[in-house]
Amino acid sequence: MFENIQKQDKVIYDLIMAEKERQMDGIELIPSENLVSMAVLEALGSFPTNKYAEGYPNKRYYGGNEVIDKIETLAIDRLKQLFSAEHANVQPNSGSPANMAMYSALLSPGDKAMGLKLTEGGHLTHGHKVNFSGKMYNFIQYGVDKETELLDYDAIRKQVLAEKPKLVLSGYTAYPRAIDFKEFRKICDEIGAFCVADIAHIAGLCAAGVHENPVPYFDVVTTTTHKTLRGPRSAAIMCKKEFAERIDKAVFPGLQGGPHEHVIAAKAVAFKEALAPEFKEYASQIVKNARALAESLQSYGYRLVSGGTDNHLILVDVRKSGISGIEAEKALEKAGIYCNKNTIPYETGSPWDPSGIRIGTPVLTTRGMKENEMKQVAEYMHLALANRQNEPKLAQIKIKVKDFCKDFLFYK
Ligand code: DSN
Repeated sequence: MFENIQKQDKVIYDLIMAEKERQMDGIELIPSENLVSMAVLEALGSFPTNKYAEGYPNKRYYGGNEVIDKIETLAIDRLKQLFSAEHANVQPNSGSPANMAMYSALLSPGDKAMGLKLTEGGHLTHGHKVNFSGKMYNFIQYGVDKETELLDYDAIRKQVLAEKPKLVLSGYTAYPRAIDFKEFRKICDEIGAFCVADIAHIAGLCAAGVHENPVPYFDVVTTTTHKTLRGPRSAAIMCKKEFAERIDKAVFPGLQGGPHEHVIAAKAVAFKEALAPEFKEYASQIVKNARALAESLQSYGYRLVSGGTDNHLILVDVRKSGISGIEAEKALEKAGIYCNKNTIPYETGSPWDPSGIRIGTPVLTTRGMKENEMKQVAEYMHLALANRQNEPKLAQIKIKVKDFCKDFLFYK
């Protein structure tokens, strides 16, 4: 597949192959990452990248889009089928622009909206003050309960009734528990607010029925396509028919220009994979693996935010074990184990050096690992954290990790 780059640009070829090796040699625990199939990779590196197709199927601003229209229509139809959506837009290039388009379709600058705080599991685009969302709109932030570290729907309801936002956003980036989307719908209906979700993290679980799918009864739902959904790095928006025109106009011409049709082709391939019965098994194994990993880490004495997980991700409060988030991320990296430092609810550190690490099981599950392997992963993590200042020991663990990963090669 890569013969031409190899001949023409050895430097980049070597770097691409080094990255593939890093992915295969290590334990990838970043919960927002996954490994795409070779079919998705092939579609990504294919001919539709050459085409301008501003507009939508059968309504383009460029000629020659007969084939592209078929590709994009297939992607749309498959996505609608996957989530029982009334309408789908597959053009957003990434999660942040998808959220930007969603807000601009529903809100005017200065309008009041509500989203979860970044430090408690929300995303920058959910109203953080350094992000366009917090600058352009009047975002009120809700949080999780201090004791349980769970969403408190009564408290959220009270805040919504008091603040009367025009839009309430649910769906998060670092929340390890199931979300009661039906409760959000009820709360929004009490004040007539737009009920929207960003399901970027849990999309694969929602598609497979392993987590409640809000798409059929929410107004608008955004998602990325590369996390649990296991597609190319990209995004999509789904909505009820009544919002279709507003959403489409917000994406193009409102925000983006020529759609990345090669990525849309890759999304179509991934959506077909997600419609297959095996994907349900995959998604349910992600959750079983996350639970097994959580239990093993607890058996080593680590405190987990909210006491466990219902989905694909786990937040470990490493500060409770006397380690800072940054220190934990670095030590694990030296042992070939990849995660990201993350804030935890009621954070006492900073986003740059927070109290937690965020881990998850989508990649390891794609590689074929099951509950037993999660015990081994927890052991390696514990060994690395316990020896975080011992460079030679971390290097030894890295060799063991590589050996362990050899039985689960995904890209040969
Ligand atoms: N950066 C993504 C994540 O890691 O969750 C969200 O945008």
